[in-house]
Amino acid sequence: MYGRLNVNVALNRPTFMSSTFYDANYGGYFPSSRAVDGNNDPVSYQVDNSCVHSHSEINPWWAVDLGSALAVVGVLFTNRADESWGNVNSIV
Ligand SMILES: [Ca+2]
Repeated sequence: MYGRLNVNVALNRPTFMSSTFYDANYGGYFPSSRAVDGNNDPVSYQVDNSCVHSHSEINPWWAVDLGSALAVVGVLFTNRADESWGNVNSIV
């Protein structure tokens, strides 16, 4: 029998992204790790650096290493709300 855990198995796990955007005016780099840092504030891109940001590119990607094979039944995704251009509009 399999159990279901209602926990964030991605929290603070290693992450990877196709590129990392840099903007000296807004805190420097926007690393992939921010996606799993536990801060889901969608408007804090420029305040407390809660969001990731890749370069503008074709087929950008982001990934997390969950550490083991898990049957994931749900993903909570929070898009940025402080700017509308370039937000993620499809997830595979
Ligand atoms: Ca975050």
